[in-house]
Amino acid sequence: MKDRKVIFFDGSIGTMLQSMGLPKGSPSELWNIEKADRVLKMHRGYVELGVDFITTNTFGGTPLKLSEYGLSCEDVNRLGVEIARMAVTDSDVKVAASVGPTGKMIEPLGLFSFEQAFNEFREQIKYLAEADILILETFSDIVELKAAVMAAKQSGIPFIPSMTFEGDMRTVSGTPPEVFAVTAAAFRPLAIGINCGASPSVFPEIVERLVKVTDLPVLSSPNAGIPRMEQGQTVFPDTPAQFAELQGMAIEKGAAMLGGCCGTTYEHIAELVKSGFIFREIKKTQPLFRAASRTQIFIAGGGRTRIIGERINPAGRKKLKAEIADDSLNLIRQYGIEQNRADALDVNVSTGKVDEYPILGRAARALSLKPGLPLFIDSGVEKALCDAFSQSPGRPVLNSISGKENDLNRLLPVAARWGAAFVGLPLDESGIPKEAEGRLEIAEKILKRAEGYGFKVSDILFDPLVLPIGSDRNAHMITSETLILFKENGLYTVAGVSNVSFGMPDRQAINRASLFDHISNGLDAAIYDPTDLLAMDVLEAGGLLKGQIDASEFLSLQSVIQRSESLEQDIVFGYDDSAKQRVVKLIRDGVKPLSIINDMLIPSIQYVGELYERREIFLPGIIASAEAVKACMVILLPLLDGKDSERGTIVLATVEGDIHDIGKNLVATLLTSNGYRVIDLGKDVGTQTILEAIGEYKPEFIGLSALMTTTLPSMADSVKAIREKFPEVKIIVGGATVDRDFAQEIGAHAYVKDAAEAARILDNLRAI
Ligand code: B1M
Repeated sequence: MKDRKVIFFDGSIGTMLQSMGLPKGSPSELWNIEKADRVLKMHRGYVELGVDFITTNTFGGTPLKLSEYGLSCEDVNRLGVEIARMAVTDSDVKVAASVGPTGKMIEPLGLFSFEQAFNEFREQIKYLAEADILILETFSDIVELKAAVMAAKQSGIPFIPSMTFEGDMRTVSGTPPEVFAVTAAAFRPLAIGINCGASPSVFPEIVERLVKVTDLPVLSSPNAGIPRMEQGQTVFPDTPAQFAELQGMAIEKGAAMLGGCCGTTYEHIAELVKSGFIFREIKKTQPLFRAASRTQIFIAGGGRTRIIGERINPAGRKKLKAEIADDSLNLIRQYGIEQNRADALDVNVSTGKVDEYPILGRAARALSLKPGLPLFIDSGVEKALCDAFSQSPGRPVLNSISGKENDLNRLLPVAARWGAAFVGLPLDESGIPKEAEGRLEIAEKILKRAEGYGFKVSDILFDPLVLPIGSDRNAHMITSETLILFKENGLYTVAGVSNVSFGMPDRQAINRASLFDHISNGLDAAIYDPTDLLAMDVLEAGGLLKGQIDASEFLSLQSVIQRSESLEQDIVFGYDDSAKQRVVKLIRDGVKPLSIINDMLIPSIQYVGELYERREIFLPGIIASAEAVKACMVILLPLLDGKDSERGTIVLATVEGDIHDIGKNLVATLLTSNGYRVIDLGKDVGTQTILEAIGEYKPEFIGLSALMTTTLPSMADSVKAIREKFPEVKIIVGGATVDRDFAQEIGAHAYVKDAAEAARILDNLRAI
C-alpha cells in the first residue's frame, strides 16, 4: 500500500439511531426487527457521505446479549446484514458486520469459559455470512477477542479485530497495544483496529505503537471526545473539526483506515471524508519472532538473546514429577515465580505416566496469572495443547514440531488454528541428521509446509538441536555449525542449551560456556535456567555492552525478581504457597486467626485494590492476590472459635452480575464459627435462585453482598423480590459499595459493615 486513499468507515450507529427516536436503554438491535426503515435510513446517510464501509446494527448480537431482551439471534443478525445490503445497493460501499463482546468476563477473570465465548460468537457469525467482512469491535479482554477472532476465522469471512484501550494505553485487563497486534496478526486478519475508550487523545500514539509491530493496515475509530453529563444527557464534546484533527494525527502515525465510535455523527464522518487524507506508509524494519502473554511481549531476533525458563519440566526433577502425578500445581507455580527473570516460560508436564490433559491447561492458567510471562507450551498431545492454548492469553508458542510427517500433519493445523508460533525441530523419520546441512534441509521442509498454513519465517524459532557432549565430543560444535547455517539462511533460532551437559559433572559450568558460545554465534533465544543468576547477569550486561539494551532496561531487568518478606507481601505478589506457610507459622507463634484475617489479609487485598487503581498491577495480578487470600482462608476457617449450638440458618450470596466473593466468604466463615448454619449460594446469583433457596432451606436470614456500584441495582431487585415473597425473612446486606442509607432505601433489615459484626447483628435481629 503506497500513498493510497484512506479507507473510511461510518460513525456511531447508536448515536444516530437515538437521534431518530431510539429510546435510551432500548437495544438498538431491536430496530432491525421493529424499525428496519429507520436503520436503513441511518445507513443510507453514511453511504451518501462517500464512506467505503458501513457497519451493521448487530454489535450486541450474540445469543447471550439478545436473550436479555428475548430477541432471536438469527433474526437480528440476518436482518441487520440485509438492511445494510439494501443501503449499499448500486454502490461500491461494502458491508462490515459488527460483533461486540458478550458482556461476560472470561476465565480466569470471570466465570465464562473460552469455549462458551467461542460458541456465542460462532452462533452470531453464522447469521452474518452475507456481509463482506466482520468487524469485531470494542473488545477489552484479549482472551475474549481471541475467541471472537477464532470464530471469525472459522467462518471464512475476512475480519478486522478492534480493541478498546484506556488512557494509559492498556486495556482494562492490562493488555498493551503490541500484545494485541501480535496476538491478532497471528490469525491473518484484513487489518487491526482501535475503537471507543475513554481517551481519544491517545489514539495517534496507540496507532504508532501498533504500526511498529505489524504490517497490517490499522483502523482508528475514536469517540467524539470524552463524554460528560449535561442535564441528565451524555454529551460527546468534540466538534467534527476537532475529531478530524485528531484523526489527521492518527494518519500521520500510520493509520490506513478511519471511522468513528460513540458520539460521532454524519457531520464527524463528513469532515473526515472531505479531508483529503492520504495514507502514509511507515517504513518497516525486518519482521521479528513475536509471541505474547496477556501483558507482555516476547521478541526474538532483535536485541539480546531471550531466555525461556526451562525449569517447569519433570525430566530429572523427581519432586515435580511426583507433584504432577498428584495433580498438584504448587511446584509449577513456585517454579514460575522463581523464573520471573526469564522472558518466557517453557511448560512441560510430560512424565510418561500422567495424561497431560487437563494438567497442562491448568498449569498454563496458573502461570498466565503469575508470573504472567509468555508461554512455550511443550507438548505433542493435541487435546492437551488446545486446552493449554485456550488458557494462554496472547500468542503462545507450540514447542515443538519436527519434520516427521505425523508431526507436520497433526500439529501445524493446531498451531495455525490457535494463532500460536512454534519451535521447529530439524529431525524426521530418519532421526537427527549428523551434519548441519541435513538439519537445514529439514528446517526448510518444515518452513515450506508451515507456509501452506499461512506461517511466515518469523513465526518459527528453529532449534539447531543440542545433544549431550558426553555421548559425542563433537555435539556442541555441530550445534554451533547448525546455528550459524540457520542464521545465514535467515531463520530465527532457539536452543535447549542445558541438554549439552546431560550426564556430566559440573553441569552449570558446561551450560554457561555453551550458552555464551551460542550467544556469540547469534542465538536468538535459549531455553535455560534463569535462576542461574551469574549467567543472567552476564547475559544482560552483554546486551548492555553490545548496545542491544539501554541502561534503564538493564536496571529494570536486574530488579525483576520480587522477593517477599512478609504475609502482606505474599498477598500483594500473589504467592499463595509462601502465604500459606507464613499463616501456619503465625498460628504456631500464637497469633489469633481473626487477627491474621483482619490485620493482615484484608488490608493487603485492599492495598492490592489501590495498586490496581494506580494501574501498577492489572486484573490477573488481583486474581493471583485473591487466590492467595483464599488459600490462607482454607487454613484459618477451621481455627476460628466455633459455638456448638445452631443459632439459625442464613442463605448468603453475592448478587447477580458480581463475582467478588472474598468478603462474602469471610462473612460465611465468621457466621459458621458463631454457630449459624450457612447456605452459601456463591457469587453472581440471580434473584430466582435466591428465592428458590429460601423455599428449600427456610432460613431466618438472607445475606447479600455487592462490591460494585453497577451491581447495586441487582441487590435492590433481589431485596424487593424477597420482601414480596418471603416477608418473614430478615435481610442483611454488605459490601464495599453498600452503606446504611442504601440498605435502608432498598428495604434491607440491616446494613453490616464488616464480617466481624455480622454475627452480632444477626443476634440483634433474632431478638426483634
Ligand atoms: Co474487582 N473491583 N472487579 N476484582 N476488585 C473492585 C471492587 C473495585 C473497587 C476495583 C477498582 O476498580 N478500583 C471495582 C469496583 C468499582 C465500583 O463499582 N465501585 C472492581 C471492578 C470494576 C472489577 C471488574 C469489573 C474488573 C475491572 O476492574 N474492570 C471485575 C468485575 C467482574 C464482576 O464482578 N462482574 C472485577 C474482578 C475482580 C477479580 C475477579 C479480579 C477479583 C475478585 C476475586 C474474588 O472475589 N474471588 C477482584 C478484586 C479482588 C477486587 C478488589 C481489589 C478487592 C475486593 C476484596 O476482595 N476486598 C476491589 C478493590 C478494593 O476493594 N480496593 C475490587 C476484600 C474483602 C474482604 O472486602 O468484599 O468489601 P469486601 O468485604 C468486606 C466488607 O465489605 C464486608 O465484610 C468484609 C470485611 O470483613 N462485607 C459484608 C462484604 N460482603 C458482605 C456481606 C454481608 C456483610 C458484610 O452480609 C451479607
